[in-house]
Amino acid sequence: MTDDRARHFIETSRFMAARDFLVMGRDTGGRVPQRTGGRVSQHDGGRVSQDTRGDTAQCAGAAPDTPAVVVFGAPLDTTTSFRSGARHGPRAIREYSYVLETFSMRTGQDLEKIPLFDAGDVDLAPGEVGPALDKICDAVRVILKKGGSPLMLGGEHLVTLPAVQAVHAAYPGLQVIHIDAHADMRLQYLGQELTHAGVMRRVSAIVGRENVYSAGIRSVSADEHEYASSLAANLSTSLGALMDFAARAGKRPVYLTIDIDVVDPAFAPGTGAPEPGGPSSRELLEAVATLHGLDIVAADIVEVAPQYDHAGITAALAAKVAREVIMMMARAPAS
Ligand SMILES: [Mn+2]
Repeated sequence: MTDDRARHFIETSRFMAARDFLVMGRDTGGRVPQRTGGRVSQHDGGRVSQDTRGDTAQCAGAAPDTPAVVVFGAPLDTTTSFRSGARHGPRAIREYSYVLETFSMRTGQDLEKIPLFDAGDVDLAPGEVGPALDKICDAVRVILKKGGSPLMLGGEHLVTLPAVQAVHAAYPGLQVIHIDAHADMRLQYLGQELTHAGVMRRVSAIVGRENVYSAGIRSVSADEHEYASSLAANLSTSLGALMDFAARAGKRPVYLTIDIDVVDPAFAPGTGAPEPGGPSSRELLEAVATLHGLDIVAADIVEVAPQYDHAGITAALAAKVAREVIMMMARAPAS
């Protein structure tokens, strides 16, 4: 968790120090760290000290009964198979978020009126992927326990796995809507099971593969194709399928994961595995808008790698999509 970069997602006086919200560790025994009068809880011999006088229900100035959308970064960049750099995604998305108006003409909502909290980035130690995934899982679990709705900025796509683990634990009927150029359903990639190329296969194992809907897919391996073919009703090359997926998800809780490489590289070159032949920025925004009314309890936007970007167009698109998704998460589900 860091620093002033977190302030960049939206100019708001409602920003709170990241560590106030997400002081965590595997050693907390599942307890949710408490705020201590607005300041950081203290680490004590590796344990997080608790102060039950703190008011955990208050997020970003929201009324206690109003759940906030909590933005955080998960800068994992460990299993990227082609060109790395997604660790810089959260920073770039926040930076280019500056250029956008807070009011959305699509939704008629204003971000300034939405309970919103930017918790900064999860500190991920370099090296083994397992501990990093555990930290991300913990971060999401803490956000949910505090009544927040997490919006995670990747990072490579593998970050979706620990996030879904945490969200599924809280919402057993979870549906996953997956927007991506790649199926990401490899059983293994070069002998490894935990990679960004197999993340949706792992996610399917958690929530049940009938509960994963993939749209925009235009790249699979031969092995994946066989598996993906068995999911025909749940996998489409078109973003137009999202309307059908939304209808099938109904009122059940939804996790939305968006890999920015679903968009054609002409519109989103700043990503690790560009796949030609995709939709435009506008088509993605319009497709995402068809998900309005769903009960989106958590979401992510992944695989922005700014060093391959030109003029920030990929980061600006990711920031725009993030803002639209935040508004959808903040809107009460259709009743
Ligand atoms: Mn992808």
